[in-house]
Amino acid sequence: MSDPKPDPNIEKWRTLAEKEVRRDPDTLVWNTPEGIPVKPLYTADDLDGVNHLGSLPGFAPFVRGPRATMYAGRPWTIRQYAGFSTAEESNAFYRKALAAGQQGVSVAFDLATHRGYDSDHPRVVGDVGKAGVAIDSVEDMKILFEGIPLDQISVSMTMNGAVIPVLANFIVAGEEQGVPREKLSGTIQNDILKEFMVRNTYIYPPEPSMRIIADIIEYTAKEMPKFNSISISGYHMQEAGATLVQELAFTLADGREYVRAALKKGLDVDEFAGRLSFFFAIGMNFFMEAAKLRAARLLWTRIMQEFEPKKPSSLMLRTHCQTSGVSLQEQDPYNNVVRTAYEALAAALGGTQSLHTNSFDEAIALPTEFSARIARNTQLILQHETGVTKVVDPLAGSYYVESLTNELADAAWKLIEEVEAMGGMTKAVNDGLPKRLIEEAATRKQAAIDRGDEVIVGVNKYRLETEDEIDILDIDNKAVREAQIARIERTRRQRDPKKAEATLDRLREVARSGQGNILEAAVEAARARATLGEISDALRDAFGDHSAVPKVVSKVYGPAYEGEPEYENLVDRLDQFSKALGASPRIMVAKLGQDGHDRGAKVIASAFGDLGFEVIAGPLFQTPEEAADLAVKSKVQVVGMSSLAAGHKTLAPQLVEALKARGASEVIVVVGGVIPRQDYQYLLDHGVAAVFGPGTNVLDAARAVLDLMEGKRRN
Ligand code: 2CP
Repeated sequence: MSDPKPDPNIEKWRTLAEKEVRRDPDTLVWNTPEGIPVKPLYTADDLDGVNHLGSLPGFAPFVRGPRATMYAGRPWTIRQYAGFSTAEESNAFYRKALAAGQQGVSVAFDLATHRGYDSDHPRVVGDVGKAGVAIDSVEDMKILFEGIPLDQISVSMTMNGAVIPVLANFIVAGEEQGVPREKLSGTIQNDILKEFMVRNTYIYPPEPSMRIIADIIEYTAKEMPKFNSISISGYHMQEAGATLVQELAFTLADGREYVRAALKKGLDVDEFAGRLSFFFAIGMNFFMEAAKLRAARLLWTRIMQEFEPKKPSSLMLRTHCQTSGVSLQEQDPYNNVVRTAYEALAAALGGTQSLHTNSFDEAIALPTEFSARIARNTQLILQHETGVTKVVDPLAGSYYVESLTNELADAAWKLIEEVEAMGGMTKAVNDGLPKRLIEEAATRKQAAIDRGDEVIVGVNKYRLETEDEIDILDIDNKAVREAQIARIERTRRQRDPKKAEATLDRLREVARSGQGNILEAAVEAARARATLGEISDALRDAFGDHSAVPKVVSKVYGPAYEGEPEYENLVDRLDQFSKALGASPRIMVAKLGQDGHDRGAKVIASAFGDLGFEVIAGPLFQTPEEAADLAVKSKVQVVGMSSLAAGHKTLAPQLVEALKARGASEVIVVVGGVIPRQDYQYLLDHGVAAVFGPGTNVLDAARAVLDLMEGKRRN
């Protein structure tokens, strides 16, 4: 007996579908945030006019992967991003992880290091050793890699602001470990444009920052052939709320800008293009994420062809991926293991070269040894047990995935062209376009979650009655800071001060004059034991500091709620309160310390503004005293402190004290962000009026703030 003959008559399918769901099957179309309508059925017809089909892996345009054999020849690198506390503790963590199956190292630096401050700087009291490891000089860097052979293990360093001293320290640490720089393999993030857009660990203004990048590309191209000079990152855009089309477009447009900056230095495109690398987020939209990586490779080849390289590898996009941090939830946190596993599979099906899988507790705190093990094993199981590594690009030929690859590429290309019409990404960033589009998308997403249109299991649906506390890792930041300060002092005592000073003078001169290579000069300074803060300051002398004016989008959250009684009631209540007060209630949204993660703060500021609050958006990187000054000057009733980098236990009590010292103890302080439940009571005991942890519905937060203000007026 033979099988029935296929009958591809789509009209017949529509009739049957309509009968099944009792409505027009077009109503089943899923309108994604990307503006790509996803249909319930794809057929061969959807591939009409799709030009990228039929290519092979290892060949341009690399849709099917940059290598001919992909994971069948060599699986992706399991590269877990980690670092905390001191160099000693982080080193011990890396060594254990490598022994347990991890294949590459990826260093997370603390925020003081990111922003070019030594651990003894007064602005970073709450940041040292918290969200990463503190590195002040070569001495720390040597300890960080003790017993890790830098000619065999590749090292990724996530560093952008203080990229010069960190890379210089790494080069000298390698040298003193007996590994010359030409043998060092790894990657430096070195992607400043997205810092100005979303991540905010910049130091200098855009123009000199672009020079720093070009100098690093030049130096590594000539001196470090195995080192990837940049990791052009979309990850943080998606974390900040970007759609996948925005992530794709802005990342590739950034890449094009860096290529142009390097060409301007007089480099030949083939000298450096093969060592540009990328970094994307992998969120929960499973097939679209896999398609995104395929589309990214297609578009990068298209972009690079303009520069007429001779080597095929210059057209090739290689990428690291990380599962999505924002997709992790504080509520019912073991669900995060499942989320991460699906995301990891999407990354593998998309053809990533290297992958970090988040630990399930990362929505709350730094990973523990237990959660880090599960995260690592998520990848080991994928590589060893599922068989996904055996076949190259197994999604190829799928009507849906190929069509999606094409649609994503088209939509992203349109946005890339828009950026190009503005004069490129530096101009677009200066103009604020990408930041605004991403913030609007983030606010829209928050409204969709708060309304329950977007379901998050255990958060806005199927929520547990009671949540169990999980063990978390807490860093004694005071002890780390003291240990770091002792080592900086020892380093300064033991060095030749004249030599250190002379190398810093030379660095300042190279930076000011525009002659010579900044990284080359910084390597000399690092060798002479100039500290990270001193090297950063020498460049600050030449370039100045960048400070951004906070802008908040409006009329995105509110309109998403138009006509909903819950929203309208709250607006009415606020209106009545404003009348009684004689003015709109004033709230200042504050970011303290070196924590630049401002998506939450921006979304809150935007939504509260739509509700009827007068919102003062505080600048980034304030000290508690500076924030208190601004709060007093702005005559606010409430300060909402947003904390995502674990500094809350130090900084929130300091803010309360600073307000008191200014005679403003009536100002209500609330804290929101990544705050572990274990810390709530501590904050409440130290003068904080309410704590809003991850996953808080914005309307609930606004209602609570209004309750507090009303309570205060009654008393
Ligand atoms: C690869 N190779 C192969 C094959 N595949 N050889 C034979 N057959 C194959 N099938 C070779 C490659 O040519 C290469 O050698 C070597 O194996 C390593 O492979 P790779 O694909 O280059 O992998 P990698 O060394 O792990 O490098 C991957 C990346 C690199 C993406 C290019 O830039 C990287 O590791 N990036 C990581 C970035 C990162 O971890 N970032 C952390 C973000 P050759 O090199 O000799 O050619 S932290 C995020 C947080 C959130 C933050 O930013 O704040």
